[in-house]
Amino acid sequence: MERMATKKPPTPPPNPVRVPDRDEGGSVVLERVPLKTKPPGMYQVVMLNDDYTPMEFVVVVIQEFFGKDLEAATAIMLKIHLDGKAVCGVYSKDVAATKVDQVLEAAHKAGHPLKCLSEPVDF
Ligand code: TYC
Repeated sequence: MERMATKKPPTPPPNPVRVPDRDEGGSVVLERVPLKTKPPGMYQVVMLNDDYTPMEFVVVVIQEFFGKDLEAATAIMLKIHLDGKAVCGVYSKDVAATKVDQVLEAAHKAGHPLKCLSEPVDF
């Protein structure tokens, strides 16, 4: 087959090359680049003591909304009663906020002043 007279395609511009930094001894120095994204922080749901909410109600709430068995829920309730507060669970921000809403709604409906809140872990 006869070759056609074709022009060579223009050479593409060279890729930008990052010339590595070197120290005085000529060794390549790598630059530490900070991660741009942080993993989302976790939130703990803290339940607070009061003088009026029955212990049995708190135990049921902890079992129902925080997935604890009777023994674990009773231990958490007693810690709240004795220390003034305790962590019921640790969740993503949205889930923790939902747990707080569920507890406050259940307490309000039952006429108890039980309070809880969510806060970042290591607050
Ligand atoms: N202190 C309450 C009582 O003696 C019991 C209680 C425990 C209330 C935990 C709230 O988050 C709480 N009846």
